Amino acid sequence: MNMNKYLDIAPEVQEALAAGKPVVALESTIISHGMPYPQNVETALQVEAIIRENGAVPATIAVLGGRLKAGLSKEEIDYLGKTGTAVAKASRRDLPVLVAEGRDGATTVATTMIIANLAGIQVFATGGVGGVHRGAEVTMDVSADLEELAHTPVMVVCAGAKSILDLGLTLEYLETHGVPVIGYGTEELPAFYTRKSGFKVDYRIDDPALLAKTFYVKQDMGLGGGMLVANPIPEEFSMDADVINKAIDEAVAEAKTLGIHGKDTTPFLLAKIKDLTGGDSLASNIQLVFNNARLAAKTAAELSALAKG
Ligand code: PSU
Ligand code: MN
Repeated sequence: MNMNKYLDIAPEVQEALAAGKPVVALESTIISHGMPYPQNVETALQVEAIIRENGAVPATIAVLGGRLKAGLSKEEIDYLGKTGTAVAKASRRDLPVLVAEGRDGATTVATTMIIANLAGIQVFATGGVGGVHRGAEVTMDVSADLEELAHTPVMVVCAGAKSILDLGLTLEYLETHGVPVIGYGTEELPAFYTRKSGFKVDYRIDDPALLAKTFYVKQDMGLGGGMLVANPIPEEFSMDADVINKAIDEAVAEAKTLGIHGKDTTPFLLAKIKDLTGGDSLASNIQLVFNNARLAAKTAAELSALAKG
């Protein structure tokens, strides 16, 4: 196996890693498929700035011209944002095809974890993770993100999961695969746009240093695999639960009627929810990503300090 020969690490990221400085990985499907242009590009650049302000180096991840990239230029981020859903959404199964054909791909949580791990990056900030979809007992639609969390040693900081998913089944899956689900400052799994979901997380941790230590110990014990940190959206940006749940129910029903399936399901639902709720959901989405970037940068700094001993 020689996956590193397919990997390009940006010089700034490489230098930080070599010096043991904190680095935070960022995904690119959120840019191409998760938000409209130009807010997607503005948000991606702002997230990088927030990570720097909090003492870490950002590494936005994508596949460009068949190369696995850890760290993108402004121009590359702009390209992904402008091209939008015309860029292939790249999960684990898509990587060999895109690399063999020299194509571009926007990385999901799963592929961002794979490339971050290859590069030696342990902390990753995003908005929402994929999970077990509603109706999965019939469709078997379970995101490859969950399988990656089971096996790949990267900490993913998210705002919980949207209730386009079956949150209860998603938690069951993660439990089976030994993935700790940690609420940051909460006992409850946040539901992305809202701080509450009605589901409990496994553990509550209130301190980035303890998040870092937990992840460090997991790897040090040889358990491997990922860890999911669920960071609730700040109160002032959270949405009305009834409004957002109505939009989600409508989007899920329409996807079913139209027979949307496979990799199109999540992008379809995200776009539909955004249409139904106007700019409100987008504004919340942007703020929760900023909030996760801050926590990830602080946690990455704690992890670097621990690794240095
Ligand atoms: N959920 C969101 N926003 C997103 C995604 C999911 O709230 O942008 C994206 C992420 O890139 C995630 C991917 O990894 O969708 C999951 O897609 P799928 O369900 O097809 O595995
Ligand atoms: Mn799926």
